[in-house]
Amino acid sequence: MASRFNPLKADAAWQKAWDDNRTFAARDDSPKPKSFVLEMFPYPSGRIHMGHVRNYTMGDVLARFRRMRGYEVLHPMGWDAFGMPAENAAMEKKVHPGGWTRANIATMKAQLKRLGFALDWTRELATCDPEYYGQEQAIFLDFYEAGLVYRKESAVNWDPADMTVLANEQVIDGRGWRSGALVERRKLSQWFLKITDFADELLEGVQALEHWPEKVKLMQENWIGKSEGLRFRFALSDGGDVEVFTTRPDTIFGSSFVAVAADHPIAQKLAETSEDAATFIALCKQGGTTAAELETQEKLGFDTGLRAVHPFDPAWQLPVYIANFVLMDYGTGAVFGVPAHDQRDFEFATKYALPIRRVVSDGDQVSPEYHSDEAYTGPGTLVNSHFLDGMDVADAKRAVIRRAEEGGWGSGTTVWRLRDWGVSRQRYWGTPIPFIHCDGCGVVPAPRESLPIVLPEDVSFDIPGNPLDRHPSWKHVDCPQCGAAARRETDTLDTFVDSSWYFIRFASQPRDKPFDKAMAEQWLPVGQYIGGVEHAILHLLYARFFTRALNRIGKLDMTEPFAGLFTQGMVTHETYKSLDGRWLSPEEIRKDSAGAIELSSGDVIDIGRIEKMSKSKKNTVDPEPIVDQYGADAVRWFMLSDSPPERDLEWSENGIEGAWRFVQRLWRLVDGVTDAQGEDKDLDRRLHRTIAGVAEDVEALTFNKSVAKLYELVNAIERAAPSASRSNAIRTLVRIVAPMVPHLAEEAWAQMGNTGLVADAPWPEVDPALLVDDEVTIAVQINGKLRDTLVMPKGADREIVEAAAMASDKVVRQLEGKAPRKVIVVPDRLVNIVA
Ligand code: ANZ
Ligand code: ZN
Repeated sequence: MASRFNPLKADAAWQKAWDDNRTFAARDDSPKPKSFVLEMFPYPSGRIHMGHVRNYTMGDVLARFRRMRGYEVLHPMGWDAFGMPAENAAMEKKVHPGGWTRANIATMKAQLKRLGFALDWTRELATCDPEYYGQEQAIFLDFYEAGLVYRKESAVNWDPADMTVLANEQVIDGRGWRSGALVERRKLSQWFLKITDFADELLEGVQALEHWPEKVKLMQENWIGKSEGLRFRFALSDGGDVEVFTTRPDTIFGSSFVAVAADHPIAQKLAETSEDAATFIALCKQGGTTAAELETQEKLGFDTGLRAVHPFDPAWQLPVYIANFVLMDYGTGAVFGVPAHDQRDFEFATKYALPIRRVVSDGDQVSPEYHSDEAYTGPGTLVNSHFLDGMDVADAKRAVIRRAEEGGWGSGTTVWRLRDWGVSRQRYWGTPIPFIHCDGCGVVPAPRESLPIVLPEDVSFDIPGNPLDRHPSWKHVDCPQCGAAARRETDTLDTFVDSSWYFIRFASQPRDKPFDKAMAEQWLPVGQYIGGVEHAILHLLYARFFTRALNRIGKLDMTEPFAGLFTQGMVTHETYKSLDGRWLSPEEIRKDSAGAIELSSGDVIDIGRIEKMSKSKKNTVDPEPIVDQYGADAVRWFMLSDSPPERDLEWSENGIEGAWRFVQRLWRLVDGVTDAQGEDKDLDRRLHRTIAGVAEDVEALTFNKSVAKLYELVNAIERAAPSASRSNAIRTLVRIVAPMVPHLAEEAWAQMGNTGLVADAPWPEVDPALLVDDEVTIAVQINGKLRDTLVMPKGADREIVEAAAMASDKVVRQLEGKAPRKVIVVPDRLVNIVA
């Protein structure tokens, strides 16, 4: 009379037991080796989504597994709680951002608990708590004292109708999202962090991270963007000169024009006397300035009439253009164009009928005539280039740089794509920047005793703009230096600052400082960090910068915060569209053999592509009702089972039902366990191979592989006849599955009469002797052709193997009574009979 596993009862009971026992509270003073497992903390947007469930399940399995392996595990959770959505909610729903955020945190915390995650809730933090952001203000002052913080004029999006600064995401097609007015760029004095001071070490550091995905390392490298090149001056026909920067000095003999940015002094000067130039410059400024926009927009130029002299040939003159694809704040704001070997230059030259000359050959073509519809940017040999002919690109670069330096007209340099980090936001819901503006003293740091500088609660969102700025009293303070009436800074910090050090605060949270150095170093670096690839650049770079900056000022003795990084794939789902083009949610349709049917209309509709779950496509599935229906363990199991963790996982009804059935199969096994006699060597071996294999897979985060191994073990146990081995396998199985389906495992563990919690039980020991097979399959060939196979004891003597092969019915029939000419035996593998 098999019973069913009832997750409704079991989940709650075991979650309470873990809570009551403080099972997952990490002990700072534990003598065990320490392990820090961290998933990127969520933004409290309202409810947990499937992406969270997948992310946190993976981290949870690793955290639980490492506990069983004898580590003191720190697996904390918190909330990235500042940011725009709370202010948007405040404007739309007339709620306070704080109230909205805290209500969301309460909901999402309950949802995480419902999934049974092994989290240390005693260390929970929210970045919107003054206890947190006050310490962040202290770090900001530390950085300021160390010269890592400065102010600079910088452009913001200005909405002239609402009279306010807009965040980038509030600018839609160049217009303010509320007013619809055309957004202008305005210069404001803003706060910056000197991340460029660390460009070199951030680049070198990321290359040394062995347990990071290559693609993320590459994304970081590209973002930092180190290029080695040459700066040099072209003499101009008006007696002046123009300095350019190039990363391809080797292509110098392929140049056919020089181009400067619209903001370049040469362009600006020309605009004073030429109306056409001024008009062209104004046109350039309308376009976007992001790299992506520059790549795609039409390349436009304005001929200045100036001519530049080629550095290797005084008779060779190049036209000088103002061009919209040249940026003022990169390199020198001026370039020479090589159409055959740079795509932007190619498009430009095609439009303005400038020469396109081949100077790098991939081997096939060497003539200067270039016939292709795109530039060739690959490696090759220099051609049509005088003293460079025959060199490869790298040698030619060095040769030109050497000549330029020897001739005194240029020098080899390094430039970085990375810019300093502008952290000012003209918003309410963020960490107030701890500075005071005094008419007499200038910008003065807030006194340490005044921290935390707390956000005022009584703010209004009924009119646009920054509520901190128009609050009647908040900003009015006395100057800490001269005592005169002064004003608080009303900018708040970019929320990426909040997430740049939360992992340190998890490791140590004293009341009187951001963290305790020795305590933090006990836990850090994070051993395994898990999160979405959408954070592969900025968040990780900023957190790495913070760690290095804290190191430089002596507050933390380490350079890299995350030793291991894993970026998981997304959770996807089919999409559905009605006949008139509306997205439909899974609840609005029914599937049958004809396809999908819209419930309200009865129309047969198209099943769309499988895409990342998103509200806009209405293809999300809310985890909560699924957990209520199937229990936490089935949901967890499905999250781990179907695809490799770095790939996308398609949510499906079939998938979750399969997981549910497996959970029940597991339960029937453990529920029916009896003691029996006898040995089953095969099953023993399979069990031990599974223990070892699952351990390896969990450490490598290849959960789908461990799931496959567990299916095989369960199949084998189900097929096996009763024996002591079988009972042992079932009892051991409970511990192997405990990290993945912890509620069922606890229930089974207790029912089998064990004391304590399975969460506290050690991971089963592997008997190495059982990992080696003692039988091998040997191929028997005649003249190289496979005729039979033999199953023999491992390491059997040659003579025994040869005799067995010669006795095989198939061999006897093939040889037709003749003696073989020769028999070759490869131990444990092969017998080849030469007839
Ligand atoms: C000549 C040349 C020939 C170039 C060639 C490329 C290919 P990265 O590698 O990203 O640093 N460049 C320099 N300053 C620029 C600016 N302010 N705005 C737009 N483009 C600029 O890019 C360096 C290359 O980008 C430089 O090398 C320059 O074009 C261009 F076959 O010089 B190159
Ligand atoms: Zn003052």
